[in-house]
Amino acid sequence: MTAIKIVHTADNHLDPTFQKFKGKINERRRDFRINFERIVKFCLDNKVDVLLLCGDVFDRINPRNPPRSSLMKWFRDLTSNGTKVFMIGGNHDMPRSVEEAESPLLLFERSGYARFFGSTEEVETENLKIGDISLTISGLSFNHNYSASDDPLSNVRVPEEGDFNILMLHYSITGVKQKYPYALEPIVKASEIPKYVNYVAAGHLHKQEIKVLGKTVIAYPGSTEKLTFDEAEDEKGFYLIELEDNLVPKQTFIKLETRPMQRISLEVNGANEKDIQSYVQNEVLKLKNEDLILRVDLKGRVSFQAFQYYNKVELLRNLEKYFFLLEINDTDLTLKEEGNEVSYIDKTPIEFFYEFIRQKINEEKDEERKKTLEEALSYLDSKLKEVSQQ
Ligand SMILES: [Mn+2]
Repeated sequence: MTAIKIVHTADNHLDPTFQKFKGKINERRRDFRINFERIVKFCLDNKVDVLLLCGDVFDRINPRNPPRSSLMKWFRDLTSNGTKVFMIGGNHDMPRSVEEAESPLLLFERSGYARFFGSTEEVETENLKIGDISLTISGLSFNHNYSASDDPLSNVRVPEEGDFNILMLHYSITGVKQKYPYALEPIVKASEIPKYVNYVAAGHLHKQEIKVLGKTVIAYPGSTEKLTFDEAEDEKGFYLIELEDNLVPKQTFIKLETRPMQRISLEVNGANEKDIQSYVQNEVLKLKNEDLILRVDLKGRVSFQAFQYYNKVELLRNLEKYFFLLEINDTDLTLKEEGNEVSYIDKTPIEFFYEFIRQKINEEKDEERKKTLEEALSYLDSKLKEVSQQ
């Protein structure tokens, strides 16, 4: 009897480039590294046969040398322990331009310690035989040149060779819940996934999701540390897939500890606006924790009189030292204008921007110009998302 063990992870974002952590950036980078190391250790301790890394192993195209050499060491340890490593590139670790030249993952392919399916247009494949089971592992890397209307799978052939066929992808897939439904980026149509694919090892969505379509399991393990406040409540981890002779995969989500992250919302109103400073200060101090990354969203409409005493810089100065990182977002704290309620206050400039461009796209009759506008929006959208992760 055979039991193949496969570990599936994605979006590890090693060597992240956050601006906001300043003096603590190395500690924050360590959080990402530790969780990756835990996965490596899990593979070593459990004699895992195959490790699948489904894109965004690195947070950037040009990781520093220490994380590169750590990864090389881990891959070498895994290889000598009998674990085969397979990777595809994600939107963070695939080049966008000629200038960016090549993915940092290529180095590992050349070292011989890992397979990197670096093509963005053709599926690359490797066949393995483990015990009595033949395993076909295929992968396609993320393509920055595709626009929202392109389906990355529409012109590719996915081989059907093994008893169990795995396809590695780093894209959103229709029918799987997404965080940014407005994102204008290529999406794989679930209907383009061949029925003989048993397991789609996906990356890109940072929240864990599983969807079963006929005999195909589509799985996103999610990121292995929290990158944005949108992920504050997520549970992080990776999948262990155990495959026996009956070829029915048994899938387990293995949880990973992460640095605590929290987002709270404080409502400023008539009752507390007279002393905004101490109200916010008291509420925030209730959460005092030197390990915590905290974001405070201040909301409400305050009188001009009360607004004068609000001082964000002072709040940060008094409170910052009690947290790993404290952020105060006061864009929804607005001035009450008696008898002159203005509705546009409810929208952020970015929301205005999206609305404006979408309207232009809808109005545009010329197909060519429409496509150009869509591409521009898609490009700006990806840039904005990158910035919001920093
Ligand atoms: Mn990612």
